[in-house]
Amino acid sequence: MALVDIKVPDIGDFDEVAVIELLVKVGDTVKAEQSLITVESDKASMEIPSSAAGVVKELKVKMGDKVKQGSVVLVLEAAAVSSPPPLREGGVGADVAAPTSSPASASAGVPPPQPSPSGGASKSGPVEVHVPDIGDFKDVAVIEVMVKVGDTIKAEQSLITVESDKASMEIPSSVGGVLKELKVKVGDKLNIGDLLAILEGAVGGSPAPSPQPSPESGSSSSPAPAGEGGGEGGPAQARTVPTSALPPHEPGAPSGQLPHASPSVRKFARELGVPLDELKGTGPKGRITQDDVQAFTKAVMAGAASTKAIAAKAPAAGSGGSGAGLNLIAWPKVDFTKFGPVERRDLSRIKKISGANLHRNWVMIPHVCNHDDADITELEAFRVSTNKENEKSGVKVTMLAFLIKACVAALKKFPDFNASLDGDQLVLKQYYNIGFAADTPNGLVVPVLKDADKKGVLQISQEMGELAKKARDGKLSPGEMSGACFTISSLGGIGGRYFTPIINAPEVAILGVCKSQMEPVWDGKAFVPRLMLPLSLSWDHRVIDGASAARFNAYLGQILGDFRRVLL
Ligand code: CAO
Repeated sequence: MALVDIKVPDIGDFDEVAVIELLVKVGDTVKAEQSLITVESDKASMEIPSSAAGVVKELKVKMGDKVKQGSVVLVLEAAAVSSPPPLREGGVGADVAAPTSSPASASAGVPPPQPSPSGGASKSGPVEVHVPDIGDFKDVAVIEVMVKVGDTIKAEQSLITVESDKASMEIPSSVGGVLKELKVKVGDKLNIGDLLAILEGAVGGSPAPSPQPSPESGSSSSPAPAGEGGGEGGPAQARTVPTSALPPHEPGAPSGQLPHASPSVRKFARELGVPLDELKGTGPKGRITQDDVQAFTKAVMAGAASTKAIAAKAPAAGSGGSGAGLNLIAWPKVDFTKFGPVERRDLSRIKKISGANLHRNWVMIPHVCNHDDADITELEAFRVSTNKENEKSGVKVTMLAFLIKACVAALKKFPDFNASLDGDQLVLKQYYNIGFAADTPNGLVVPVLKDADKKGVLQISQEMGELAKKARDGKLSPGEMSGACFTISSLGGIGGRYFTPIINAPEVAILGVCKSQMEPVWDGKAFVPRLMLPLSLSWDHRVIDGASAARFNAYLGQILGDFRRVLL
């Protein structure tokens, strides 16, 4: 199989355009016509497709590089070269947009230019604005209409954005004036010469040509820069549409910038229903990337972000609907390889899911955390002796099982902790299901021990062991991970003193437990060695106030200090 250089084809008047996206990587198998990179001028962006199918052997460009016609994009081990349209400089050329259209055929139907009688048009009657020579772009879809009837339009102002599957571009008005009639709408398919709009009192620029098809004409209908007309062998006029700089206007976002994204990203966003004007791009010059669209979608799905449409309908936080709508600055993009070698690894599925949930909970719940210590000297002695007695049963009583039982008692005494927010209401639960964070090779999961109030410590220990094993083996069912009222996160087997656990919404509190250790405790007469268990209680300040939290923790400490209190 031959190694072929895939080059930037004739991209019209796009000269020295920046590479803003790499759509493939070494080792990828690409199809003929598959987009390889996106390039962008200050007027438009377009994707450069491969003229051949094969495997990418070497990438010859990187982000930010400037390329022009003939620049080598990559080296491909070609499976088969699909009718490679040779570049004029020779070699295997990667054609752009529609490789089969010749410039001559592209300009078929182009209305001939009608220069203004006075060199700069000045008309007061209605003037038709047509789609100018857009080269080999055929049946391109209108994806944005940037003006409305009654608007005063300047010559060169963009009227609409059209998009093929390879590129998007703005179509400007060739004249200035007041927009009397718009002849297109989003979704319409356009070709050269199609009537776009009727302007009145038109001044300036070259008046729009009348839509007279002129197959022979190779010249542009539009204000294409002189010398760049589309004659035989000349550059395709599609790329010479003299759009003005991106106009800061679109109907849906009157005050914002037009979303800055490549055609494939726009298409991707449309498929997912993501409103691009509500995204902040993290790409070069604020460009919205596919990652941005994906991240936004994930955030909306996780409830951590919201579109304007969702936010408009959103119920109060706590009722399970709304997102936070945070207007944060973009995540820093750092090229870590500048500082040293790195390895990239995908996040596990669990990490992706739990990460989104943790993030939402962290930003949406006003967390406060209380730290306290419980004296578990006697309890630990009891646990050890119980385990000795029960050695043959195979069930090991854990400190966590006692903690679950103690938490149930505290939840009963402080029902606000056994609750969830639902809009302006508090849902007080009359059941006691306790979740416990389990560390697994794939990440954090939270199995739920159901009806803990109805179970003894031995049964809790046994069920916990089973659930923890299932968690590590990745075999927990959704039912075994849902329905918790309160969660315990125990790092006791590992170490540490205190931490600030994140509340597992829609619960309103979580207990973090660290490693117990012997400490000198003043008993009123002397320091005595006691086994102290550090407790960290995070609570939702919308539901719980500081005094209740301190009482909850103190009560928990009392129970753990003397478990007989559970019976009271
Ligand atoms: N203080 C001192 N020792 C403790 C202790 C504590 N608070 N809690 C447990 N230990 C001891 C146990 O007694 C056991 O010792 P032995 O082996 O000598 O009997 C050892 O630590 C290991 O206990 P364990 O962790 O296996 O058992 P557990 O019941 O305490 O915890 C489970 C089970 C599933 C909660 C735990 O394995 C786990 O995954 N913990 C991590 C939870 C986590 O990641 N939380 C962070 C969430 S926020 O990111």
